[in-house]
Amino acid sequence: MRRGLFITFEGQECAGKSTQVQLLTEWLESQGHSVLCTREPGGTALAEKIRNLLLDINEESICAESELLLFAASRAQHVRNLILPALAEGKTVLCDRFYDSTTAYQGAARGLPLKVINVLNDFCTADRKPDLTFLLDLTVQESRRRLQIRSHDIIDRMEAEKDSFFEKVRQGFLQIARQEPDRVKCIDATQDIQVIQKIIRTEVQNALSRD
Ligand code: T5A
Repeated sequence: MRRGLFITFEGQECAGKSTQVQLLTEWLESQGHSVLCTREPGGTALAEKIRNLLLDINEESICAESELLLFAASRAQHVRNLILPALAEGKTVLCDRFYDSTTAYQGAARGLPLKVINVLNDFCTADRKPDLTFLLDLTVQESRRRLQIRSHDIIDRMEAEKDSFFEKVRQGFLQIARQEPDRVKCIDATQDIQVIQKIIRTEVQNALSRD
């Protein structure tokens, strides 16, 4: 059986990742593809429990090292119990955030050593890199503006960080896109939703025809 394509979506808060994942899922399914749509942190029952630990605002602050290891634990569970089996079945896997988020948030923004993060990223994923990654690039100001529009949502622990933190996150993502231009496609996320989706579909179509 043909192995499935593994596609990840990255970017700032409210960059439009979930919106684009949903639209791409509908399109791929209409083309007859079997799709697994998932997210990080989370994706399996245990990984979703870890997600709650990470995003809930607790009385005890989580130190940066524990935060990194919790994201890593969630990912190891998710990759081995959900993503790798789905790819082995020939499914196309669409994942809302993956290890580039760790590099950007825990590496570039929290300042944890990239040497440690790279080792953990490889360890948690059994070295299975995404085939294609879409970085939806948004300024911190626009990300905040969209978060405020969605103000019915309770702000989570990560969203409560300062703008300077998110500027480092953005620069971290842009750095990854510069380092891996073949895998990471950077898209201006201020464009119209359908325009972005068209760019994504073209890239996915190309990747599927190469596969
Ligand atoms: N994290 C995660 C780490 O620190 N390390 C890690 O290793 C990992 C995996 C996850 C948090 O954890 C951190 C990163 C995060 O802080 P989350 O709840 O998954 O938290 O947060 P997000 O991924 O940021 O999810 P959001 O739902 O906030 O953002 P999306 O999915 O990017 O955005 P979406 O599609 O829900 O859209 C948001 C709003 O914008 C509008 C939508 O209608 C919606 O209102 N929108 C647009 N508006 C104008 N133009 C467009 N093109 C638009 N696209 C969407």
